[in-house]
Amino acid sequence: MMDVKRIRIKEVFLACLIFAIMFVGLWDFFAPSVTLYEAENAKIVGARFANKHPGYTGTGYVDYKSKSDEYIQWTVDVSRGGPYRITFRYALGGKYNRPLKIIVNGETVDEGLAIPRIGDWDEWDSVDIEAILQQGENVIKAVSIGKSGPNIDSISLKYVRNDIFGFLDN
Ligand SMILES: [Ca+2]
Repeated sequence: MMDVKRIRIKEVFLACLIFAIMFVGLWDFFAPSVTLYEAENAKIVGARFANKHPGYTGTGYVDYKSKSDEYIQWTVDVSRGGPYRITFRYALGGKYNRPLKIIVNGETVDEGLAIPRIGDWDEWDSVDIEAILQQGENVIKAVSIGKSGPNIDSISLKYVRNDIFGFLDN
């Protein structure tokens, strides 16, 4: 009797374990997670760390100073290759839009990603771009191209599905 009971407990435990592993796998499949990378933790060339205006996440944001050739460069790691939505969180209180050139793994994804002005440096908004990322390490670069840049708080990455399950991502 004892042996039968012990086997049943073992079977139930194994079944629960298999179910848990399947559930985690399915959850990841149906609702891919969003990974956030702070701008202030990225490689910053020319632009400066700042924290004067509230509303950021992490410890601050990055402020572009010159009109051109300054950049923020993130090295990100993804467990699966494919199309990703890259969301740039920014503030732009200036009078004009300030597009940025976006380069992923050395390839230009957008010559001038539109970053519309908000009109207030304390308000934050976001713009998206889609790019193909490879499994493992990827380098994402946002370069100023003549109009300086917004204050960039962070980027976030989300795997994009183009199949019938895509609606679950929205
Ligand atoms: Ca930040």
